[in-house]
Amino acid sequence: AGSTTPKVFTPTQQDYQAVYNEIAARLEEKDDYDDGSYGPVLVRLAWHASGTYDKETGTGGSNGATMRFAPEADHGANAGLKAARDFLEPVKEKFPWISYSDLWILAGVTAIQEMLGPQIPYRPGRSDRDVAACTPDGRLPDASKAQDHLRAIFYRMGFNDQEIVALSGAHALGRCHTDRSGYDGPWTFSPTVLTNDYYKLLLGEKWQWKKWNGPKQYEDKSTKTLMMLPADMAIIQDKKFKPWVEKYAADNDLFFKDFAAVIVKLFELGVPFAEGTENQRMVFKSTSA
Ligand code: DDH
Repeated sequence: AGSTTPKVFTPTQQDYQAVYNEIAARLEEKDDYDDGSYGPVLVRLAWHASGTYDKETGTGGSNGATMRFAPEADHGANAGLKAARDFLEPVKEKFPWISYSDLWILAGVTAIQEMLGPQIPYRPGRSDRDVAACTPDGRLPDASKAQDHLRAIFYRMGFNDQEIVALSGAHALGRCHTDRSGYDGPWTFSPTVLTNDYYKLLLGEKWQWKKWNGPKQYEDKSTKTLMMLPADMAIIQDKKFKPWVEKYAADNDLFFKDFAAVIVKLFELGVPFAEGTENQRMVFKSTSA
């Protein structure tokens, strides 16, 4: 009698593209959320899953999807991200072979591309870990703080000043919610399309403190509909950060190129990939392409 070898399913690029397509279709279909898209909150889920990384201890990062568990899900910075996790649950049910941690990052990639951002090369290989791998609170940036804090947080992940500014351009997308962070409003007039408008508005608008009972934030003087966090304003108040804001405001192609590179780095923090796979990243077809 022959022995039976259990069949191990090895997904191909086509299989990941099918997951991409499913997420893209759900983004299109569920357009009654926020400014018309779950895209921004999916990007924030992928960023908060990754941004817990600590290069000294090798803990945190996008491997593990530990935000599924109460201690990390309840960290103040993660308020509201349940909407993103719940949005992805039917996708996980349809493609049970993908780990939550690979799925959350693939959703970030999909959201960026579908919101007309650059292509983000993707590598699978994350595995889900248990509650013991949850990171302590306080690893993500505090919006009320300035450049010293930003450097402490992002240097801990292994980023430099240029990369900090490039990452911040993600605030072209989405908005603040009073029932999540306490802050209010979008950064740009087109919060569901990735552009370099965040930098252009930072430099081009006059910003003043918003008069309200909420946390200290800025509003644009002319329309009072846009916002900046103290941590956003810090990148034009710092003489090493500001030149990068100017470069990205002037050149959307440069922003897209640097943003794609730094997002790939962010999304791969703390993941024990198999050797040699850094040359085998997948690039997905966007639905608009
Ligand atoms: Fe952010 N972010 N972020 N952010 N972020 C918020 C929303 C979004 C900070 C604070 C906030 C990045 C960096 C920083 C996105 C992506 C990225 C909100 C509002 C706060 C507060 C949350 C809410 O009320 O719902 C701070 C501080 C920093 C920093 O110091 C640098 C980075 C690096 C990214 C990234 O993706 C690379 C996105 C997208 C949103 C919009 C979410 C939504 O629901 O809309």
